[in-house]
Amino acid sequence: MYEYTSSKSLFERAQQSIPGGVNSPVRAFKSVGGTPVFIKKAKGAYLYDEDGQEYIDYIASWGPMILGHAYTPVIEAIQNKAADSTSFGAPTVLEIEMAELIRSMTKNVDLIRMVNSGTEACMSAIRLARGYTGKNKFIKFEGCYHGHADMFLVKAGSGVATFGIQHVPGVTAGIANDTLTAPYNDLSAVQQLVAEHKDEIAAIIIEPIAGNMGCILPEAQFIKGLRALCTQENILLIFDEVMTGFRMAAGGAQEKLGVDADLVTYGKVIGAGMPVGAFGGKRAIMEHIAPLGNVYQAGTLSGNPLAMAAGCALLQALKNNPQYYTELEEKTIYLREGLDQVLNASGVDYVINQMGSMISIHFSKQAVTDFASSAASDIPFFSRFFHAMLKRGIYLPPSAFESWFLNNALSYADLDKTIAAAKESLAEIMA
Ligand code: HOZ
Repeated sequence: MYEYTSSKSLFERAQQSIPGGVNSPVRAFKSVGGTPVFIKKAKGAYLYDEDGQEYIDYIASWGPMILGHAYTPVIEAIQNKAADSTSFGAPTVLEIEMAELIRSMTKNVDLIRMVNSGTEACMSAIRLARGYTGKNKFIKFEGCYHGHADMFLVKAGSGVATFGIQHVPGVTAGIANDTLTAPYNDLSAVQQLVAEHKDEIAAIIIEPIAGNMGCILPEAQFIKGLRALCTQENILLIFDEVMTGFRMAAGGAQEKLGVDADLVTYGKVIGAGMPVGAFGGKRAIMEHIAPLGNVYQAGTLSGNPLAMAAGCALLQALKNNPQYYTELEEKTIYLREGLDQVLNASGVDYVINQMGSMISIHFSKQAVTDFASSAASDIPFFSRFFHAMLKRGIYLPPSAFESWFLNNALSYADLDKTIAAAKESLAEIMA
């Protein structure tokens, strides 16, 4: 029996000086129970904990490790750049290279501004949408998570859903009033909100393929309907591509779904896992950002040289090797089919949602298409499955409300091991 001895004592120690022992709530394992595993290092598809246990990683740092951990060109780029200092607070060539690279890979991004996280990217995009349209309200979807800025913590997914937090103390009613919410995949609910708040809505922000209530896919008529509605009503459509950007395709979810956004936000993928984010869009909109316009947005660490060097190395590799996307999708379909077989044979109720290299299992009888159906799944069963997989060396997200992310360093032997572990785990739980 694996005891997690070092992780347990580190968690004890961490709780003395860090709230809940962690710096981001989901990783505390609170909803699945047990002790969070403290990670020492990672290489390729594998994580290694402080006790020396190896895991096949299905989190990929929540998305950005598309080509696996410690990818050599990324590590070399960081090492080379670090010797030139870690921050200047002044412009660098690398920032131009990053902007040009993103523009060359993605549609509808004429101008792009670097920030430091996905949260910053989304809150800045909303400020810009308000400044550009002169309207105050915006629509988000129940179970979508756009970072922890006040206005997004209304019916949010990820940790807010994981911990069942209904109202976040500290978010004022005034701020929450400008956030309107609709169920994911429900176009008529959005149409109704738009009609009720005629000429008040600046933006609709969406995870175009949702990953913060497990993986949930957009129905074609829903996502295309949002585009048409936004165009018709002078509302900006913001795609939060923090998880899907450069992962679903070189052009992200916009390319995968064939739907154009007005503004796009990115997160850690732009820095190959370094702390960074970005928001970009059409020139006429982005020109409202300071110093061109009066919509103020700034940051000393924005465009940080180490983050830019790392991100350029990853994005360049993805741009030069379009086959990586096919390989990743083929691996994810192989995993889905293998899991489908063992889940089906076990007799448990389940739904697997998958698109590109994002996938998740909900233990549910009914289709999972929105937050309500995700929340209605058997969460205690997921927790048992999570722990049964963990002790077999498979590291899944420690929440039923998170997507799994594959990386291209995974081998078919790793996928077979994962499917075999799922078979054993289900047998153990259902015995
Ligand atoms: N909210 C993140 C995933 N959707 C989790 C981040 C973390 O705990 O590191």
